[in-house]
Amino acid sequence: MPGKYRESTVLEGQRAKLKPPSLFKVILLNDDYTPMEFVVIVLQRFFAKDREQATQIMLKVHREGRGLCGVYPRDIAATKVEQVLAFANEHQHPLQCVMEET
Ligand code: NFA
Repeated sequence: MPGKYRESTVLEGQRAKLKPPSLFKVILLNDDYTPMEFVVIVLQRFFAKDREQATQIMLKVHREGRGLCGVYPRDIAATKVEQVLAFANEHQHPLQCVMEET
């Protein structure tokens, strides 16, 4: 029947408790061995950067020690970190990637 579930007490009660999800920065760390080209590929493949954006981020990491790849909800950020570390390990590069709450 129409209107049966309108303004249900349970849904109204939970709506007020929902808070926006925490966001996490995914950050790449510099090292002396990972090739610059590999880092550019990582940024394109896992962070949807174009080649120009990827190159700028890679150079920032190279010069300053760390750089922001993107900001995501917890589970997505954790998956990005896992994917980068697995890809780097497969290619035997020591590239490190971490997440930090914003
Ligand atoms: N510092 C690395 C090199 O000179 C390049 C690099 C950039 C590594 C960004 C990791 C992150 N080959």
